[in-house]
Amino acid sequence: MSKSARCMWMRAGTSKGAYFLADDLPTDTTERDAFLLRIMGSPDPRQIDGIGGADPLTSKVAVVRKSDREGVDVDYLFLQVFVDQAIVTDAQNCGNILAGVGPFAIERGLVTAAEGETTVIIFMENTAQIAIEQVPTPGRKVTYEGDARIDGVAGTASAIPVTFSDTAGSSCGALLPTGNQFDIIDGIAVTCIDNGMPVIVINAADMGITGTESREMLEQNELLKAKLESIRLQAGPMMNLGDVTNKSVPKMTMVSAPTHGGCISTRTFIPHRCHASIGVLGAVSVATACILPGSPAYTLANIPEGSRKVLAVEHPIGEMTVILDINSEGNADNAAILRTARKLFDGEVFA
Ligand code: NQM
Repeated sequence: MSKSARCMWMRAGTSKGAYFLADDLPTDTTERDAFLLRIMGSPDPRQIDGIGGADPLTSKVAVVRKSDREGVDVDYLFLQVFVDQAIVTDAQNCGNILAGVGPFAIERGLVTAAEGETTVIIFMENTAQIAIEQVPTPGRKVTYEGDARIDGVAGTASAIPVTFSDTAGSSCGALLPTGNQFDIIDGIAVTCIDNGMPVIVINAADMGITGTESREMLEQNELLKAKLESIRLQAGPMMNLGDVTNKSVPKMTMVSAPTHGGCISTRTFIPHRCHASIGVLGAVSVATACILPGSPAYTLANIPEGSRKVLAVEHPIGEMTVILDINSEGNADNAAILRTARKLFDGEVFA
């Protein structure tokens, strides 16, 4: 097994992860995964012997390479390193870790910085889709300092707007992989949707919660977790994801009416721990469910008029604003979000 590799540790959006150039990791995936488990300290709920933060949100990896694709700068592969199981999976994408890919690509010399701001076009290998990032580069250098604020991160940082144009059916092959705006599973109406992230959207009241509970309270609710897992395991094959027992998708989002003037309130399991906030592409999928008349989210959501919809998706510690452009058929064409990122450490990590 490799003993060490060059690695940048970054906070990206509301997650943290290890960023590698593809060439700095073993090419054999079994060897690569063994190396990543070891550096993160998995499997161990405390990840005490590694750099992981004992939370799925801080046990993440980005593998980045210069792209051979026409019009694309870099290819990004996301890997989720499970905390308490020896699993490394590429079965999901991550829009938070994505936020650090543009800055990392510039820092490593894969993309030449322009004066002021640099556009980085990223091919997301997990879902074969494109994201476009604007990275602030005054004096042709990445700056992490700025006045943008995102909920879930203390203080401010430079703004990294991210846009997606082709996220429908990212992992499931269709926006509505079951062919329906809602399905009944275990007697409960659920929307199975994939606009960048496979998500099951459920009315919180149908799960016996208000939808405004804290992350800690929900994580202690064993009955709720069992009900969510039962629905998830049945929905996996219906969503073309196969057996999802050992997969981190689909995510489970329970929705309720907004309480802070936003579009919808959410509590999301990813899928076994409750998210401290909500994932980026997860929020895009939930916002998209809000505009589907058959979804349990539709009647709870507060949707503004107009074809450009600015939708604040409320979560346990604030909100994430998703901007959806709706076409003449009523479907979301483009999605945009704002993230920030920060380089925390650059060096060599040891297995
Ligand atoms: O949905 C956590 C995160 C994510 C995913 C998860 C994400 C996304 O917050 O795009 O960002 O849902 O596992 O990093």
